[in-house]
Amino acid sequence: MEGKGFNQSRQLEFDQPWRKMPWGKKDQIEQKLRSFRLKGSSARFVRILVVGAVGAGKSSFINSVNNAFQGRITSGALVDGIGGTRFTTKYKTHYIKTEDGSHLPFVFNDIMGLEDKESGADAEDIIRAMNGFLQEGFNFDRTSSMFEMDLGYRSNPSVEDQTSCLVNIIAADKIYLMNDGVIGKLKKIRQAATDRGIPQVIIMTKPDLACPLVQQDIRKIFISKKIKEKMELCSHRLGIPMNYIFPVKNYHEDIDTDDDMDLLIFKALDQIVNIAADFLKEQSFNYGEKTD
Ligand SMILES: Nc1nc2c(ncn2[C@@H]2O[C@H](COP(=O)(O)OP(=O)(O)O)[C@@H](O)[C@H]2O)c(=O)[nH]1
Ligand SMILES: [Mg+2]
Repeated sequence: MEGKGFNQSRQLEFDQPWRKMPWGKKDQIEQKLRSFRLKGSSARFVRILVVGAVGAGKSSFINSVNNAFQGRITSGALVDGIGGTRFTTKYKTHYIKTEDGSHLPFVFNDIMGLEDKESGADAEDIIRAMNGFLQEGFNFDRTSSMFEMDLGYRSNPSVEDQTSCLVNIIAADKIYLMNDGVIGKLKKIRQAATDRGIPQVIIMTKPDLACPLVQQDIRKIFISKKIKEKMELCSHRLGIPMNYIFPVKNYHEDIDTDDDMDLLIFKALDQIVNIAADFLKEQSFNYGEKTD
């Protein structure tokens, strides 16, 4: 019997991890992120726009990043506990506070889920958000009685108002189930980002629900065949290369933070922040801004 279990687990695993992770070295990468400073741009921070289907884990991801930095469970981006519809309907910027009362030089925008054609955030609104035209508090919910066409638009966005990295959030257990409406919206948004040269990544959430190995031990994430397969599927469906896809397990039922979960989050964020900074530098260069 023991032999059978062994064979089964061999089938689920590669012999060697196919992506290297410095497990046990969370502090180093956290320190690197904490000392990150933007250079060569007039922007004071990078703006990360998080998009994806309802329930994909957008708000959880933003909370998880904050948890990892605070070393405790927080709930700034308000996760939808009932797993239902569009909990987040307003355009909101999330900051990560530091001990000295300031915040880190990267901020997140959480938006309403995309759903399909009829409901959910409109691709056009998200493209406006990306280009910096939405003001804080803009309401994506068109069925809301609060909605007015002229509410919440900005006419002259600064570099800081514009997205410097687009983050597509995809749940590992729902890739096959993502409907064409959502995929269509993601592609439209992605095209608009590509046209402007905005870098894009995928954060693949819920790896624990897609692979029993990972559910037991998160360090198996880059040994798991299932996870690689899911990431390849994400890559294929959205047309984003594998090295821009990061699996992350979000905090959802935990009461304490975990170094291995934090490491995956920090590694993903490190890439995001650096490609966003490169984009901003490029922008400044193109517009002849003074660089230092
Ligand atoms: N098991 C598991 N559940 C998650 C993960 N990320 C998010 N969730 C759960 O998925 C549900 C939807 O998450 P939420 O962040 O509200 O999704 P949003 O609509 O994209 O903002 C919540 O019940 C979360 O607790 C994850 O990595 N693993
Ligand atoms: Mg949400």
